[in-house]
Amino acid sequence: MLRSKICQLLEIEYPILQGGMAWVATAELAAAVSNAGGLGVIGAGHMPGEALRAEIRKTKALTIKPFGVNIMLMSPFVKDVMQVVVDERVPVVTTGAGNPGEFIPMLKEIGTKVIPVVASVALAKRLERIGVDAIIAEGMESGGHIGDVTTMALVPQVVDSVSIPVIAAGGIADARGVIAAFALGAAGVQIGTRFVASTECTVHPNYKEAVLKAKERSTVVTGRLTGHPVRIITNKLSRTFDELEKSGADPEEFDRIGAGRLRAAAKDGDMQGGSVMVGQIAGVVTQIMSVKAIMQEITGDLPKVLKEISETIG
Ligand code: TUI
Repeated sequence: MLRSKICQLLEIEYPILQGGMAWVATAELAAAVSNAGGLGVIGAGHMPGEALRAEIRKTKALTIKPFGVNIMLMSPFVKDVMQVVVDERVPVVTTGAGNPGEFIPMLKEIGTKVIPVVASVALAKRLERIGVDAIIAEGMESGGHIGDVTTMALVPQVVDSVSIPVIAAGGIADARGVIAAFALGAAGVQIGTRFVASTECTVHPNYKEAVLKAKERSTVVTGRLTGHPVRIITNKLSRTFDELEKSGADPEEFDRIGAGRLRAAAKDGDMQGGSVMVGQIAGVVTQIMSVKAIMQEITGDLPKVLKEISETIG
């Protein structure tokens, strides 16, 4: 059994959300996760509004279950994509890479559930006051754009600071991670990297292979100087960023070199020049499985993990 207030709030079977990964989390992956009883999430990333509308409609054709859209707040199209999720009556919006405060009233007005990703206690408290439905506390183990606090330290401190449900993210890929998150007080989990290595994920096969090959130290955080730290797999691009950082290059130079690199990895499979965003938990992901099998494995392993714990504690 894996039920929490997140299940009632989002009308889903398991309190497992799929990370809204830009260029990676398309309609096919989102629909598969929703059909398997979790909450599938389309990653809007840098999509223009009409591209997102097409992705939402594709998702609606593939599932009758609730699903979400992740809106990346640094996108130049953020206003358009917010309007599209309102027009399309998307049931759940998660946000990332910023403060979604100004958009919350328009989403709440139509009953969309709003669940921002935060990397700090301060933003979690501020957003609770504005009326968000839950919070995703994402640790720096995650792939992509991150904060600077680990999941282990962030989740209990956010849990202690707000009354709304908290969903843990960063470093979770199996039943052990889910139970650890619940031990920290979370009412749900968000899983990204594990779902990249699924049959339904439409990312380039090289990207999935990179997840399978990655170990706990295969990633590095780039772009700390720009104020937008991003965890990616160590490769030619990460070494270029590293050299730029050492030579004290202008932050604009990072942006220029970084532009389009996630697309190159996710669509073209460029594992050297591309930005291969993967979490530190990738080392436990060793095979490509269907989304349904991943969900069954995670939920099915919970009693075993709990039993092992109760033999030591209790
Ligand atoms: O957003 C993510 N992960 C992402 S977004 C992304 S696309 C991108 N590509 C290149 C450069 C930058 C982004 C790839 N991965 N995760 C959620 C997340 N949000 N992590 C950290 C945060 C965050 C950080 C600061 C949320 C709020 C925040 O607050 C700033 C403020 O205004 O208080």
